[in-house]
Amino acid sequence: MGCSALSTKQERRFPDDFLFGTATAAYQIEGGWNADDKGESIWDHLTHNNPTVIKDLSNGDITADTYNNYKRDVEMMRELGLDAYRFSLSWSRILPNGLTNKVSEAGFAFYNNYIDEMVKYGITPMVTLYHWDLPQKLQDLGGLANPLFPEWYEDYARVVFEQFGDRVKHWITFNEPREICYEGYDAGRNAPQVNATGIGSYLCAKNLVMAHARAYHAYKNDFAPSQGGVCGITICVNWVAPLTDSEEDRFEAELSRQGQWGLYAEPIFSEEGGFPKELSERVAQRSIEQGYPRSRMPEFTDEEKAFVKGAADFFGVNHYTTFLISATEKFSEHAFSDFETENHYLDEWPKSASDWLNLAPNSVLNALTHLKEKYNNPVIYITENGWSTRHDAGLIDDDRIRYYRAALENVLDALDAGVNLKGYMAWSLMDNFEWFAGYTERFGLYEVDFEDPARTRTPKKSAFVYKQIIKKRVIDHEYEPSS
Ligand code: PSG
Repeated sequence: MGCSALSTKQERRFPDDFLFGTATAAYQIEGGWNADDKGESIWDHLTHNNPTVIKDLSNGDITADTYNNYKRDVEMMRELGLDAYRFSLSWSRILPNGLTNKVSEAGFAFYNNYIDEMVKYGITPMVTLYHWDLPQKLQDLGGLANPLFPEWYEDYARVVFEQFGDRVKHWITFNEPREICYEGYDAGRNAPQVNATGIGSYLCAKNLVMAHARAYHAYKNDFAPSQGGVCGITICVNWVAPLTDSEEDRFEAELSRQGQWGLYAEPIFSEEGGFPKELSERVAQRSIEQGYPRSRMPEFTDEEKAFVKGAADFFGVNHYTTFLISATEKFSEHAFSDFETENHYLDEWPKSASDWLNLAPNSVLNALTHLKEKYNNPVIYITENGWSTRHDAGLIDDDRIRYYRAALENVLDALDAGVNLKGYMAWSLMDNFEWFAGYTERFGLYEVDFEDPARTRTPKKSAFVYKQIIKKRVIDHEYEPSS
């Protein structure tokens, strides 16, 4: 071996206690949408009542049918040699009406079996309480816009901690607040498709953050002392950089970061607490200009601020790509949003099957070192990172392999830079229902045959590469799977 920078790089090892895993979400894989006494969720409701919003007119009624195939899923985890597996609970499978007056024994049984099967084989379950599938009954009351939402959420969380906390030691309250609040209550794209421009995302953001903090404190006070686990939140932190080095572009990029994830991260992880400063000022100023009597963005009382601040044992990061932001397309020209600017990509960045997802250099590293500096080096788990291919791309997914190798080199760079990173979950274990894209975009390490009633799962080439990385704890760029 020579002494080139590259060969030194290839010899870097992942720590033995670093958790390698994969991630999924209930609505995207489970199926069994009305099995036993499961209640309707907002994604059941949206896909059934408004099917044309999904690109291929599909839904998650059956999807990968994990409800009936969970043993095969755990077998795949073992094939990959995973340390951990991140999945989410369907709220309405556990509480059909959303509230705790009715619990589903069948729902408990399904998750108990699933968790037991993982634990039996030494796989650490990492559980998300909410990955977008709110019980429809709670949506009928306004969902995350109802001021009682934090109470409902805490009640649900307590049921879940009580039931599964003997075996689950890693809890994630919410997956991707921006997608829940901005896409769901402001832009009206995600379920529940509420269109409350410039109002909905902030109202939802405050309720979501308060709900998170209530569940966190419930866990820390009443469960962690005996169960001994940790509780955090997962926020989508894509890297957002200025298109040019100009002062204006840099400020616009900062505003975009605050709008995309600072809105949710700042109250919990920052020294000051509360919503991000520059964004709050901008929204307040625009609100007055638009004729509102006060800012559209609610504030936290001092008591609420203190309750929320520091309320997380770790920062879960979903990271996919980099967006470049230019101040020449000011958000004010985008009437629908206070912060959503035009995203730019460079032509030379390799493209996935999803229009928003490109392979930008050092994307993971830039995001992680930024969080380290900004939030005083929090414990971080990458809770999602992955690449989409077209539905007909087949099993030879060299572009996915290139993406994972680049991301994992960045993980090693981040560890070298002192980022307090404890684990990495690839999105996704298997192909699944990709929201509006239906089954047209595939993120799996395993292919799922959605035509086949058995929903047969077959490893893609990337599965063998990931398996070898986990086993050897190094990234071998020369490795070519033989099968
Ligand atoms: C994440 C990031 C963007 C769009 C969608 C997501 N973005 O940067 O434009 S959703 C996220 C989610 C999971 C999805 C997966 C792939 O948590 O359920 O299947 O990423 O889209």
